[in-house]
Amino acid sequence: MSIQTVPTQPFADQKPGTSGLRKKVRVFQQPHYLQNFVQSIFDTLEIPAGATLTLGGDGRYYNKEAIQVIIKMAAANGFAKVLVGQNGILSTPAASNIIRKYQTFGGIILSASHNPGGPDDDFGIKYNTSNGGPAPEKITDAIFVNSTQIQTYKIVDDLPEIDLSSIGITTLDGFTVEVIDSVRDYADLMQSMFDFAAIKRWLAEGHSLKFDAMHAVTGPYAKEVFVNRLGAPATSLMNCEVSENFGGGHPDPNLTYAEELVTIAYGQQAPDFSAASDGDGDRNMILGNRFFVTPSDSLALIAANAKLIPAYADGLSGVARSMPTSGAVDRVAAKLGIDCYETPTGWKFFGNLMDAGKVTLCGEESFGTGSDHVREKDGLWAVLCWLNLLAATGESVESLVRKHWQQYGRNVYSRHDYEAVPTAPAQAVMSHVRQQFESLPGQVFGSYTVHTVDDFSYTDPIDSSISTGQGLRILFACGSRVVIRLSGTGTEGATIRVYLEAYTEDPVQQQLDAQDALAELITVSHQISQLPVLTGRQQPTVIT
Ligand code: VG1
Ligand code: CO
Repeated sequence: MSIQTVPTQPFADQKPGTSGLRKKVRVFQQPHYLQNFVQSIFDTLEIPAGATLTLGGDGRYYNKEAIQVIIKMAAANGFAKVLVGQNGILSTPAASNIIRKYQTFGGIILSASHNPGGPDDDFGIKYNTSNGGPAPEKITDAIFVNSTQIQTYKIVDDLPEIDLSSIGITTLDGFTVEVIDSVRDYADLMQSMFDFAAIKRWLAEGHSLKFDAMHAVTGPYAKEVFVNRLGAPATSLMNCEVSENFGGGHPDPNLTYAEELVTIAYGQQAPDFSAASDGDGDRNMILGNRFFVTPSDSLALIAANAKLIPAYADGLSGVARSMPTSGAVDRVAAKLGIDCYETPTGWKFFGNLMDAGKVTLCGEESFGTGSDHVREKDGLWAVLCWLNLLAATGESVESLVRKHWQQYGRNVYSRHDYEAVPTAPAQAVMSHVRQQFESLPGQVFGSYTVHTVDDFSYTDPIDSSISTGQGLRILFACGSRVVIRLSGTGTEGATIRVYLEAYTEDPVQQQLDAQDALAELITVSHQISQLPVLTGRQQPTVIT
């Protein structure tokens, strides 16, 4: 095994975003581009002798090629072993589990999550540390600095291609590659956490389930968990064959992109429960019979009923949500007498809290929910939480949610995304709001009075690191709020996200459609941000 040191030059655009580095496939295919970034990751780490790297991805186009390159670079950079999922597949939560279960030094996950895949679409790469979670900002910042200074990378070019299709071990000069079952460890973990017997009974009683893997990574996991282990009929699954371009769609489980499932869930013979997950399996969408559960409500409801799930029978140590996520879970935490933390957007901010035992459950409004069983959000875990709650209570999805609102009030919530906006007008919207920080408080817009306006910043309670510029918040006197931020995962222009939230205890208001209930707040947000004028966009691309 001979190590080559290859001269290279820095690329200026390798700054990781909310969740790793995401670019068009063609950007990654430029000579040295992938290698530079991987070397920048390795240069950030102090790799001890005997270290193992976990490696896998969501199966999108370029996954297999990238895996072969990374194996060769891991060999050259001092790793003793690489654990790689069969066919290069590991869902993001499964990768997190592998890192933790086998105590590997860290992991590289190849995914652009919910972004489309294929030669003209997106690819992504991120590093997870030994706790199984996404590298914190101090590491991603250091990776970026390295990427701007890199002059060489190391690779074992003559290492033979690894056959990823069959489980087994290849060893060369003390360097080992082990191709592992992508699914089994994860399915075992799920089975250890949930009441599979109760869910089986619920299904056997004639309740119906529909799960849409959106042609993405959870297909094989869903087959093993829902069909093989829980006995659901194979017809419960749709789009469960992993495809390199996700069947040409956006593997993004929301009301717009999961239209096929939504049509079924709102159709004549709607299943009792429908769910979907995203490209890399860390997101979830939950639907009842003609009923959509917002991710913020889902988090709150799982928290409120956690004791019905075996893994959480002893209760929760605390909960956390990202800043734009609705305050529904805060109300549950207050009732339970546990702490609730508010973090910036991105799962990497939950890791310290979970490692310190401060929180058990975490969630984001962006269809991400999870717990300390791994250090990533976990789509199938969220689906199993719901199935467990349905089985334990015998209630329907809709009645569980409506009862929750009766008890806690409803945080009416919606997110409006304006995708692929040119960067300049997107920045102009942000600046326009920033310029009004001083003047807005006290101003009245219809029935809303502005209370405070700020740019969210966060001091990590565990390591005191500070993250600034995490989203503009317009907080109203009545408790309603508008949050505006730019996406850190898009690969085309800018995506403006506008998050809208109002709280109501009025049972009549609670029944309204969110867009109707939030109509005035939406108008007020346009008045303040001037978004339609500055961007020329009259309607959002996606409403969730
Ligand atoms: C989005 C979501 C954020 C999530 C991130 C990664 O980020 O808003 O909540 O953590 O995607 O999710 P942004 O910066 O585009 O708003 V995933 O499933 O893409 O790993
Ligand atoms: Co994802």
